[in-house]
Order: sequence, then C-alpha cells, then structure tokens
Amino acid sequence: MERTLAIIKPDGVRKQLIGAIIDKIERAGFKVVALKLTRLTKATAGEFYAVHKERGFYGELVEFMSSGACVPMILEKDNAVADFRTLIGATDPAKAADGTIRKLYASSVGENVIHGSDSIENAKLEGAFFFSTQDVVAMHA
Ligand code: IDP
Ligand code: MG
Repeated sequence: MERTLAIIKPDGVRKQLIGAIIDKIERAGFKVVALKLTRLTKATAGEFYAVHKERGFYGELVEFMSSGACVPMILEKDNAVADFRTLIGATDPAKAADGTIRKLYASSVGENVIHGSDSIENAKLEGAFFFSTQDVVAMHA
C-alpha cells in the first residue's frame, strides 16, 4: 500500500476547512494513518520547501506556510501519490479541474489550501519530516 504526505495549509485551517477537506480525502478512498495540528516556524517551513529556494515566490511561500497552524497527514491508498495529486488539482486553482480540492477551496496559486507529495521518494522524506514511525498507525483492516 502506497503512502503520501498531505498538508492542509494555514489558509485551509483559517477558513475552517479541516473537516471538509478530510471528508473529500476519505471519500476518495484514502486512509489517514498519521495526523496532527502543528505550526511551522519560518525555519522549518523553509526547510520543508528548500527545493524551491531559488524561486521568486520562496519568501512569500515561507511566510505563508509559517503564518498559522497547518494539518500534516500521512495518507494510504493504492497509487496514493498520483491519485492524491489528481484529487488536489493543479497548483493554480484557476487551472485546477472541477471537483478538485484546490478548485473548490483555494483562492490563489500561493494560498492553495493543500500540499501533496510529488513522488514516492518525496512522500517518504516529507512523511519523516513531520512524523516519527511511532506516529504512523498501520491499521485499517
Ligand atoms: P505544488 O504544491 O502543486 O506541488 P509547487 O510548484 O511545488 O506546487 O509549489 C509549491 C507551493 O509553492 C505551491 O503549492 C504554492 O503554495 C507555492 N507557489 C507555487 N508557485 C507559486 C507562485 O507563482 N506564486 C506564489 N506561490 C507559489
Ligand atoms: Mg510541489
């Protein structure tokens, strides 16, 4: 069973969309195997998005991701990484397909309510960024 790392970003938490977003995720067949509410510092947000360090939006991204609480989750499903990217939609909500989480709830390319890992390798790294092995509950018969 494959896993991916999702984060309900600070805009999603501020808009009180935690429940609505998790409902979409569960209805799409993903099982939540780890979850918490936390707040990134600028340093930890910068580390999480280090791959984008040279991009023009990096400073804005770090500010935004450390601007409030977020909800990281590890999700489990067959083909979890690719299927979750499909469920969240394009980075820019204006370009996201109908019914996707970003199309439904996001307001801009920066504040786009949800993160999803882009590869199996990154899913493992990003999962370990937020959770220890003890936090991950492999159950769900
Ligand atoms: P992704 O989240 O769809 O994988 P990435 O290109 O990896 O998109 O960018 C990471 C995050 O950086 C985006 O989700 C978004 O929050 C932010 N971001 C990406 N492009 C822009 C931009 O042009 N302006 C502002 N923020 C951006
Ligand atoms: Mg990405």
